[in-house]
Amino acid sequence: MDFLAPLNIAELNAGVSTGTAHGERIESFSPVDGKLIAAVQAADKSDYEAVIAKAQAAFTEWRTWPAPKRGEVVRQIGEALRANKEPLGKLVSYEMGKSLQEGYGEVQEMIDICDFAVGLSRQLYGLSMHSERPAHRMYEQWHPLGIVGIISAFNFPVAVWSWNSMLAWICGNVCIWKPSEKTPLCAVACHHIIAEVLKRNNVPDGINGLVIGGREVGEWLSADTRIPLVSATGSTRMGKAVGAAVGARLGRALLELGGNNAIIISKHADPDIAIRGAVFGAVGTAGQRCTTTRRLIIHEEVYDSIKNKLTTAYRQLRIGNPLDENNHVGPLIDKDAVMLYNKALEACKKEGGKFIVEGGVLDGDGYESGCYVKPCIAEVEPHYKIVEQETFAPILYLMKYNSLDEAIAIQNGVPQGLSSSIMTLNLREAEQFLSVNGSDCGIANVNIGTSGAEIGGAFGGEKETGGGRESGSDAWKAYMRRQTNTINYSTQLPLAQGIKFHV
Ligand code: UN1
Repeated sequence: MDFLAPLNIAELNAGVSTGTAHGERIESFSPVDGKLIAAVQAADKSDYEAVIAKAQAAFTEWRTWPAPKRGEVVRQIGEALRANKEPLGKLVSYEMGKSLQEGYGEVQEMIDICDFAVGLSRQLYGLSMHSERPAHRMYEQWHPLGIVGIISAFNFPVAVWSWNSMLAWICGNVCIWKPSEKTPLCAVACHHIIAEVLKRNNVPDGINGLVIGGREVGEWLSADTRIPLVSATGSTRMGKAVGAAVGARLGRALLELGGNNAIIISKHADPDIAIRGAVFGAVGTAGQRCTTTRRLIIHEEVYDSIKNKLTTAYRQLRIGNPLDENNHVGPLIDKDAVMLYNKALEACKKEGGKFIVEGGVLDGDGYESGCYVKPCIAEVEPHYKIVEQETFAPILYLMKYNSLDEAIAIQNGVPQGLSSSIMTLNLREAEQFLSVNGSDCGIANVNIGTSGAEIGGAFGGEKETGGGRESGSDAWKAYMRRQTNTINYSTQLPLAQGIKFHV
């Protein structure tokens, strides 16, 4: 674990940005080998209050920094992440269990969003309008909100936080991060990397708040009227709780929740692209991305040949230590996840699902953590209850279709609406899929799988996925408040709508 040293991970780490924590001890065990990596002292309510106080004080100064100057700090954060890509990528892989390639990829996503945010810091544009009144000027401008609470999930333990915080910072906000208690060390490592840059630039202490702890920290953030925006990534169950608590105080919630993503494989698909896209989408990150491909909706004429190619591809998958770059699939995050995987397999069988690639938990040499499972494939009917749910594991459901309308109806017929794609070389099919009559998801792709979105687009989805958009495009607007300004430089006071009012 040589990669821990450059990241300043100690045996027992403070779980709050203020330095001393008084909550319980959280031990982080690697799903890779089941070993204890290090521990974190979680925050209690008084630690949380101290972080809030620092954040409030920091905001009054940080919001006055010109946005491009804030961008310059984010540029240096990007440089620090580049310098630490290897150890941080390894820690992500070791603490979370994703393959080393994907661990590096996740850090690359952080670097990319930094670059994006730097450019954006000079582009926080508002519109200007023509006033209906003479010698009046009307325009809009964007101001920061204040404290942004960020709740992130274990599966992208560093990237999702960076999408939120880099944008929030260039907008002039301060952030308080509650990372998943399953991956606290990734958060501690990020905090250390960034703290150095902030210090060097004399950034007010408190813009980078960290509060590690359990569910209660999420509840504090959601109910706290001092936090105008809570951005939460995780399960739909968690998102409903956060959304309700934030909504009850009329705060803003940015929710990025579960997906149940499908690929439609048309008879006009390029089979190689379709198989590669489907397999990476289904087994990448061991099926633990919110964009993971969970369903394949395959045209009946190519169903058997796609099914055979898939089973051949699955036979070649190497499951094992994700730090060994020869392996494709690492472990699930913990034994609870393994239990949910087993439950889903049982439920699927019970409803009539037929497994063409069997699942199961691996044991023996190299699998001592008990978290390694076999990626599996079941033939199902779209109406099965289990098919409507998101199981965070590498279980792929196959369904048959006849007409494109039917395929789109199946694709849209689940409560979630994150990512979707169609594999086709037929222009009419592709365009229909992207049209108003097509996919109802936040992300709709053609000849690309459902996962692995670039940071430049807005990321998020509809329905139970929560409706929020993070990362690229104009997602920054969620982190700011819009102000409409009208200025009268005439010698009169004409009223809008031509109203006459004389006193
Ligand atoms: C998530 O799973 O929470 O599109 C985020 C992707 C990644 C992000 C996934 N860029 O798969």
